[in-house]
Order: sequence, then C-alpha cells, then structure tokens
Amino acid sequence: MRFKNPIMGVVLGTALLGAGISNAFAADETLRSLAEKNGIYIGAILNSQWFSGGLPANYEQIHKAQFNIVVAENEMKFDATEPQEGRFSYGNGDKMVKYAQQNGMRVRGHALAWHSQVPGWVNNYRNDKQKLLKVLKNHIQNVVSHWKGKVAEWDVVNEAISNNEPMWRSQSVWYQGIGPEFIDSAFVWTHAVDPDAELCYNDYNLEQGINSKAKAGFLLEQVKRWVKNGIPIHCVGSQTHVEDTTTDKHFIGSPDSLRSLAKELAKLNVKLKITELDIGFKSGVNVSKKDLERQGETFRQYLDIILEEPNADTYLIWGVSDKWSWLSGLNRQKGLIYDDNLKPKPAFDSILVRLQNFEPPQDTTKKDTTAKDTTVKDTTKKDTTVKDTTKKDTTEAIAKIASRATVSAYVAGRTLFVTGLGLKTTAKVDLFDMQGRPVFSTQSENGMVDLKNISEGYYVVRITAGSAKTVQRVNIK
Ligand code: 9MR
Repeated sequence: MRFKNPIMGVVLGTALLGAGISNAFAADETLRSLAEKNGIYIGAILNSQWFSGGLPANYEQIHKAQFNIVVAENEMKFDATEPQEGRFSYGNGDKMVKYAQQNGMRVRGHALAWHSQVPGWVNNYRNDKQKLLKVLKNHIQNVVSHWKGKVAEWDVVNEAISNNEPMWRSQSVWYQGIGPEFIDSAFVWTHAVDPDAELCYNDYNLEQGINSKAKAGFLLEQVKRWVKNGIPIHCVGSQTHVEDTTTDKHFIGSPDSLRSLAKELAKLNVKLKITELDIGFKSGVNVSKKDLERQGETFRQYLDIILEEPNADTYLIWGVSDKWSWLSGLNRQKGLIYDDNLKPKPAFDSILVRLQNFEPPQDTTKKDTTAKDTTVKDTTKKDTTVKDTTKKDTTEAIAKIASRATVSAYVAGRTLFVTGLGLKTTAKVDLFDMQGRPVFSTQSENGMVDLKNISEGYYVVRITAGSAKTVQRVNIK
C-alpha cells in the first residue's frame, strides 16, 4: 500500500494509529525496508544488556528486522576499549560488528574523544599536554585501525561544547590539558587512519536554535572554521534527547531549529545525522494514550528532517524498548518506540506510516544533490563572532592536511558526473548499496562514469581525487 496523496496518507495514517496499524501492513514491510526505499538509515543502539546476553530473544529479532544501522550503547567508548593504558579490549565491539555484518547493517562508532567515560589512568596525565596528545592519538590510531573498513562512521568528538554558554566545555580532561585543538587533531588522526570513514562531531541540545548564543550556533561557527582549515569533518550528529512538550511547559528546542541547522550545514557540504533520539516524559507523570500519540507526532517531525533535507541521512534512536533505557537517570520515562513488553508504541506506527507515505519531491529526488553545486563555499569571510583558536596550531598532524574535499557528484540519466576536479583529471569512484556493501568501483579519467549496468535505487557514491574526497547519496533511475 502506498499513499498517492499525502493528505490521504495522513488521514488514513491517523485512522490506522487508533487501530494499531503495525498489523495493517504487509509482514515484510519494516522500518528498515521502508527506510531503504527512501534512501536513509534507521537504527537503534544495541543496549549494554545485549552484550551481556541479558535480553529476551525477541529484542534481537526486532532489532535486526527493523533497523539497518547500529551503534553500541557503551562498548566502543574509551573506558571500554582501552581500560588500561595501551591495553585494548575489542571483544564487545567485535561482537557487535559481527552481528551488523551478519545482518547487513551499517556500524557507527561512538565515541573517540569525549570527556565522559574516560578511564581513571587518563586523568593521571591531567594538564600534561604532550602526554595527553600522545594518549589520544594512540587511542584513536589503535581503535580506528582495529575497525577500519568495518565502522563506517565515527563520532570523533562528542559533547565538547558547554551546556550553558557558547563556549567549549572547560571540564574536560582533553580541553584542559590540550586546549581546543584536541578536536582538530582528533579529526585529522582519525582520517589519517581510515580515510573512508565518515567523521562526525556529536552533541546534544542542537535543536535549540542556531543563533550565536545557542549551542548549535556556536558549533556552526566551528564547523565553518574546520571546513575552511581543511579539518576532515563530514557530519554533525545531533543526539536529540528531547522531552515531550506538554509535560514540560518550558520545553525548548524544536524540529524546525534542527532543520535550520541541517540547511546551514548543507552550505558547508556537511551532513546532519540524528544519532541518539529519544522523546521522554517527565518521570512520575501519567502518560496517556493521547500523550503517546503526540510523542509519535514529534518522532515523525524529526524524521521529516532526515527524509526531506538532502544532507541528512540517519535517524538513530537511543534504545529499543522503554524497559532498557538510560532515561530514568535523567528523570524521564517512556522515550522510545517500543514499550516495556517490546510492543510497538504509537511512535513506531507514526514512523512507519511516514516512511510509507513519503513522496520525494517530483523534480528532485531525495538526497540527490544533482542540481546543486556542493563545492564548499567560503562562508566564513563575514565571521567576526568566534575567533579562530586553532589557526596557529602547529600540531604536526594538522599540518599534513593538504586540502579539503571539493569534489562532488551528480547523476543525469545513466551517467554519473564528477565535478570540482580542478586540475586533477582522475577520480576513483566507488559505489555502495545502502548497507555499505561495495557494488562497483572504477577509475574515471574524464569525470564521467557509465551507470547503465547498475540497478535502479539509492546508492552511496564515494569519489576520491587526490586528497579531495566526497561521499554522497545518489538515486539511479
Ligand atoms: O546510554 C548510556 C548509559 O548507559 C551510560 O551510563 C551513559 C554514561 O555516560 O552514557 C549513555 O549514553 C550517552 C551517550 O554515550 C552520549 N550521549 C548521551 C547518552 C545518554 O546519556
């Protein structure tokens, strides 16, 4: 069933919500199959309890049936992967990577440089800049090379911005010891080890506006500077841990704000991903059926950003069932799309219906950036608010970055065109399916690639031309 008319879709969708629509669709229609049709990734973490084998079997069945991207709740963090200095522990991460490979899922790595979940031994080197640089570099080199080619994208830096003011988070062992250039260096080191991985800056409260006082506004200025300075950043992860509006009159943040961030990032050729979504209610309040339906509506509004913005591709929920959720620690409850008994909630239905009835705009296909020149524009010229703190950074790794990717690709008919090659003539073109499996590779000498033997559908294309690189989605019709 496919809604031809979006209005009808909404009406029918609403009617079905009341009836528990998850049974109204063909059995083979899952969030995952519908996400793939729409050219996006949809996912949920694997909770820590999964790693210790403490979950009922249907948890995993649901997870692999419904999702095509996965991230570990805690098992790829610093304290999990290098609990003692120089002693790496990959068992749990490997378990997840194997699970993802067996089930055709993309893997996100979370997280390399973060102030939290840092093992005690790192803190022994507090304020020793040279040692901390070595520690962070060594950690990144080991962890990223261990999962090279298996982890498709990394949260290279997590939560480095202060909650209260537009400034860096000062209570961080990395910031205190190294200064803000730990961020630039982390990106450069990660890219040097795995040039094919997508590299993200990840943070929360990014749905609260992009003005200069908001966290996302501050971040945007940093992204402009990173892009200008050739720091290899490809994506911003918006955690999007939000609270339902009616139980908190002071709710701040909105899908519209996050969409504005996506649009600004598009100008910089940087993607937006939703990486840790949950929409909780305050603990202790009674949550009615109507509340749950409104929660579903909010899940849908955030999904719309991912479906509609060409530089947005990932919708990842921080948990599967309300029963296993970190939210109680935040004084929130019921923020996920399956209930305590692993039954789909109205939010599940709302997402399913939206994936069902989404029609990409007629003239441009979803994620197809054909019409747009995505060459990176220097949008920082007029920036006077944030000072470039790292311009003078002489960190050897940063000096090695030669240039920022300016290449881009678009499909017209059955030909892929590579733009922005400048003086370079040769580009390596790799095509992947939506699970990240290689489909086709070639070397283009003239900026064109014949696609006539490729089946219709969405693909991810990676172009590499010298040190310039781009990864983007294309629709082959
Ligand atoms: O869900 C994670 C929880 O099990 C951990 O105790 C907690 C410790 O910091 O981290 C939680 O995950 C966080 C994620 O790594 C980064 N963004 C916020 C998430 C929720 O706190």
